[in-house]
Amino acid sequence: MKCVVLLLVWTSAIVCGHSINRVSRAAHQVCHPTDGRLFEFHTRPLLWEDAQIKCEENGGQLATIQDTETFEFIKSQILGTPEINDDVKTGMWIGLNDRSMEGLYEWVDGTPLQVDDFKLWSASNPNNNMNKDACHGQDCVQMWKRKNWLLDDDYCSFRKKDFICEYFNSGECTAL
Ligand SMILES: [Ca+2]
Ligand SMILES: [Ca+2]
Ligand SMILES: [Ca+2]
Repeated sequence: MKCVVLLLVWTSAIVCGHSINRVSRAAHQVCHPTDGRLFEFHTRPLLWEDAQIKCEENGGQLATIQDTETFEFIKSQILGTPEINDDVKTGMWIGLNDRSMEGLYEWVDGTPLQVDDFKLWSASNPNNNMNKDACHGQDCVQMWKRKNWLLDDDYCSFRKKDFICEYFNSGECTAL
């Protein structure tokens, strides 16, 4: 019995040894088709701020989706990966938010949402619904599963969601 346990510890040490990296290996990863970013899809739900912290711990941030091509690429990754698509219950957090000033959307690095940025909101969003958070309303943006992954402002601290991180200069992707 002792040997079996020792063997297990030894084996997992080897497996873990290979998996230690700046970027967590547990989540599905894919390179952006052109700009060299690495996206990482997490299916252990967190509140928005904790999700952002999780991305930062690995040197990244919640994903930025400035154009339709990137949106469609991310959506195709979700739809084409059953362990993500089946697992996500409500939606996936991205880096867009209006936490600093109501109605003024910006990415986590402070870059404002530009006029010509991608912003395919789901119908009647953003609506800053106040029902579950009378102080803040809805200030954190998800890709909403049941609205074909279109954007929705949701409560930052009400429901945990799966999320997408992005990493620049991860060493894993090449910009074209
Ligand atoms: Ca607000
Ligand atoms: Ca809001
Ligand atoms: Ca909303």
